[in-house]
Amino acid sequence: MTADPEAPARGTPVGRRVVLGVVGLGVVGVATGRVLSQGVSDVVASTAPGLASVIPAAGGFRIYTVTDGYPEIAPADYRLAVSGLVERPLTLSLADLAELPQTQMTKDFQCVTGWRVDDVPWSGVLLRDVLDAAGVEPDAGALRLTSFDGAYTESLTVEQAMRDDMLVATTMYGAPIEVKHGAPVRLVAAPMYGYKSIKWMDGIELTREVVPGYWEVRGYDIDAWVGQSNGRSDEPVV
Ligand SMILES: Nc1nc2c(c(=O)[nH]1)N[C@H]1C(S)=C(S)[C@@H](COP(=O)(O)O)O[C@H]1N2
Ligand SMILES: [Mo]
Repeated sequence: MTADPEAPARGTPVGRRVVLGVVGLGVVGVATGRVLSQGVSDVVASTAPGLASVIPAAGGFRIYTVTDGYPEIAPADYRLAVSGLVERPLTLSLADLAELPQTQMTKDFQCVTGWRVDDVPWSGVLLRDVLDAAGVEPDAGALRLTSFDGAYTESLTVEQAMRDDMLVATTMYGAPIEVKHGAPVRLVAAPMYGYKSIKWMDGIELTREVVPGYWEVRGYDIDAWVGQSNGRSDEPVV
């Protein structure tokens, strides 16, 4: 079997259940060994953005990591690099981010598995404002986002990144973002499923074209609009 949903399995249509199942098979053994209780509402699961079955239903956020744990960095050591097709490559400290215009937004947060947290207050800097500070070159079409967990990546088109609901977040519920939620800086891609909201974000590289992210190369939609992507039905993709 292959985890590539684009690869036809000898003429058989590849349905979403098949795709999710394949993704799941690769991680179930790991995930079951690593579901740690984190209080009433949080569950640690190193698993697919799908796979609700291995995650106990509970209110609130489920905590995801694709590595062995959570990376931690001293706030003073944190840097966000903005590189690639920009006029002015930037290396932003938390103090630098604090000097950019601050934006607050309260948005529902929804994982592609179906769990959802309503009305989460975030604040930080609009992704657009970070990009404007660096100056996006005309031939840049996409963003490649990296995490200092060393494994997770994400992508957005420049057009998506310029929306007014894409936030480089530094606070959540009025407090600095906790380590498990991506401290000190995570993306909040509010109109999209949670897997676009990369935690522990340390890099924004402007590229010509979209470079599919961690879950996208494992079968999830690149354009992850809530309600319009990957869905939860088992209809064939093709
Ligand atoms: N670095 C990193 N970012 C990540 C993930 C991850 O495993 N690693 N999981 C994604 C998924 S699938 C979701 S639903 C959200 C969950 O955010 P939370 O862990 O703060 O609840 O984080 C997203 N960002
Ligand atoms: Mo997710």
